[in-house]
Amino acid sequence: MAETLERTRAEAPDTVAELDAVIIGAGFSGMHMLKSLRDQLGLKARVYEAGETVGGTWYWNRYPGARCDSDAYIYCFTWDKQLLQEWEWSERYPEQPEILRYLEHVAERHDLKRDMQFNTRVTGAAFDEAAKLWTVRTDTGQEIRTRFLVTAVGSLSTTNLPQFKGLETFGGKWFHTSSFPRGGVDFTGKRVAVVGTGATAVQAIAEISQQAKQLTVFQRTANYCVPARNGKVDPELTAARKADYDGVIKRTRESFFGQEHYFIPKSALDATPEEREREFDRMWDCGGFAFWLGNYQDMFFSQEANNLCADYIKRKIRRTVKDPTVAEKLIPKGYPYGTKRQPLDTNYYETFNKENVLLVDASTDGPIEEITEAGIRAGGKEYGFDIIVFATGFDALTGPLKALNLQGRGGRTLDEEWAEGPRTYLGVAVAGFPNLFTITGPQSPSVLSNMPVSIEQHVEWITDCVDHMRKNGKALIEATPGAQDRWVAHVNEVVSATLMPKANSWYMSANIPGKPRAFLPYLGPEGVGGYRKTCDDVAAKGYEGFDLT
Ligand code: NA7
Repeated sequence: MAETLERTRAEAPDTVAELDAVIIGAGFSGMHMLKSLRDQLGLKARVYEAGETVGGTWYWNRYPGARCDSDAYIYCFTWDKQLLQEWEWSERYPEQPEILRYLEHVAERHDLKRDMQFNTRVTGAAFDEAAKLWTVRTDTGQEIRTRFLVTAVGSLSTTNLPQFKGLETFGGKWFHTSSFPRGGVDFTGKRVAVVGTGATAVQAIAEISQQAKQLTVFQRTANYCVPARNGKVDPELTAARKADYDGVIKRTRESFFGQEHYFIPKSALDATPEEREREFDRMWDCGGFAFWLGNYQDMFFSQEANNLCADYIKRKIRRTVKDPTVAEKLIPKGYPYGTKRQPLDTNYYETFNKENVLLVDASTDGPIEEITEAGIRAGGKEYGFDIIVFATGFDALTGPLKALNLQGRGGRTLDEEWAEGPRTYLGVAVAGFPNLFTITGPQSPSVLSNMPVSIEQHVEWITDCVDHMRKNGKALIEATPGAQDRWVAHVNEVVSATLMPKANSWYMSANIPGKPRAFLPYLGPEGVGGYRKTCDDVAAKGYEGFDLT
């Protein structure tokens, strides 16, 4: 692990004394933000990135089976129209190396790296009230003064490594999926444990089981998985999409989840059993997020409707998994379908039919008690391993921002401001933190959207805002506490009408011990499209809810 985290630090260039904008992170968001502020507005902007190249999520998450869960034709930048036509994705959900290649290509094509500094982690930033500037500090010992500070740190970039007793005594090797060694890990002939059964583990388990001598999966909560149906995309479909990219872009921007999935405008309870089964089969066969994001419109609201969807998946699990005891362990219990992040599966349930795969379920076999020198002790039994893979997720949304050690007015920190959960205005600004913009921050659609769609929306909005300030001679923009209070109340009110709070999900902050229970993204009544309108209205009304000085 230490090895994988070790970074070869390029020699730090001379300290840049003053910039118009510092952008933290060189993933999709940071790349687009730099392009916009530098090439559209002509600002002196610079990206600081802990990794050694662009990519963000797609740089760090190199575990076996890592691939995109959105269809590739909408999981890309839309501002380079020519590239939309030129780029050919090899399959419906490209693997991590292919997405990274795409991002490298964009960086080169738009000469982005010239204004990016890699192998550099931002360790803190403080707002200087007198100078009206941010002072940003890095682990390369630099101090940068900047007018604007934009966080492009991703929503799922702070690793959650649970504090298992005895981890330091383990005699084998262990890795977290979020920082796998480059070049991969050879599992051949090895006894391997995977801890976790979230979206990441569901991708990794099927892959690792093909190499490992013995794979043991430690499950705390069974998940509802639906088939990805990955594969080559029909060239005619690709051509049709390319011919109508403007239409694709418009539809995803106006959609509920940044995808071309639409709810069935009907209650699941109003459909006949035959009609429901036909619709469920259709979505199941379509694969991907169709079953999750294009289901009956009351699936997220009515427990009764939700049960019908959940039962369909449970039937599929029982049909696929041959050993009925294992199948029962894999049946989700105690929370509604769709309220945890939907994992997309390629042979996930089938994997548990393999001779070399064992499922250890916390409820029936006993939870993990400790890591030992030889392996893992769970439910009083010790299992021996050569390699442990932790697929235990992230301190989502607030984690990456808190890790930046930002200090706003009066030296206030996000730890203090967010002691009871995130408090933002529109998920893009925080009262008391002037000229700070948080791309896909907490309380914006972010992880409930197809990320590139929501990233582009924020980048465009921030760019317009900075442009507006320059044209109107404004030095500072800051969310008012009143507007922020109203937004926080709105975010919480909207989600309380759904089934989402019923799950112990990372959406609800429930995966990190001690993290205050709060819904982290924004599930607006009109989704991603409605949220865009709200943000545009705020701008049209002269940045209503912000103080501009
Ligand atoms: P997730 O979805 O947070 O999954 C983490 C898994 O690890 C999940 O099954 C957890 O069980 C399990 N977990 C977490 N902590 C523990 C402890 N202490 N003991 C046992 N098991 C534990 O992370 P992923 O990386 O799979 O997915 C994150 C996102 O990345 C994904 O949604 C995509 O957007 C990309 P739990 O369900 O909490 O009981």
